[in-house]
Amino acid sequence: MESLELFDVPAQKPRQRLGPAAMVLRGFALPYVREVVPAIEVINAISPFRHMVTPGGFTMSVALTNCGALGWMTDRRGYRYTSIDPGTGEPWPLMPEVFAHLATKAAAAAGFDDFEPDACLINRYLPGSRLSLHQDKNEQDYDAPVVSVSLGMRATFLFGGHVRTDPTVKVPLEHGDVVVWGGADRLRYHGVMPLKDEPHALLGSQRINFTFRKAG
Ligand code: MD3
Ligand code: FE
Repeated sequence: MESLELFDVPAQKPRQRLGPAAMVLRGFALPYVREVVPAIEVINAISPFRHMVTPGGFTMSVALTNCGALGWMTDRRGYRYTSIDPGTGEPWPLMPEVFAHLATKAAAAAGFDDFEPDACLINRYLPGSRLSLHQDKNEQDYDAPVVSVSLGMRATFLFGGHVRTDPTVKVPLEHGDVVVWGGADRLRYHGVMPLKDEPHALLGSQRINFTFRKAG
């Protein structure tokens, strides 16, 4: 007899391909949330979320911090990775083992074996925060994938092409969703639409996004 599918029917397809080497893994991070959320609080106590200034002089609406050997930053002098948090003068907090484990497992599930990130950028969005279309090209190694983990409020992610004016596809990202991109999709333009205030049961009126990278 055929399954009646009374249980365990995912709300959305568990895997969704965005490009030849880009994939959404719906809910992949959910088993890690109980360990990851307290770890963010520890990181925030050492290297607090802050609004950085772009080379063009704009203050980002997204607040950020980092963990791992290298952290991404921006100021009037440019975008770059540093081993020292410019706010504290101390190294960025260590990457918790559960973070690295999650990133490696997600990369493997998308076909990228042995991903060992040395950088984890943590973005915090509040209602109205947005990220304009950009490419991630401050990393040394474009062969390694980027793994992104979304927690808290839903966001609409914009997935574009290799030219800023290429059309974009809108991808809703929810609490627990993971996106992995590498290879031919690694340098695509992408961004996040302004967040709507739809408070999340666990995290309230915020969205936290981690991006794991091999930066050095
Ligand atoms: C697509 N963050 O921090 S992660 C970023 O939700 C960033 O906070 C977004 O873009 C966020 O740089 C989106 C998604 C992401 C990261 C790297 C990519 C998408 C990408 C590299 C290539 C193509
Ligand atoms: Fe990006």
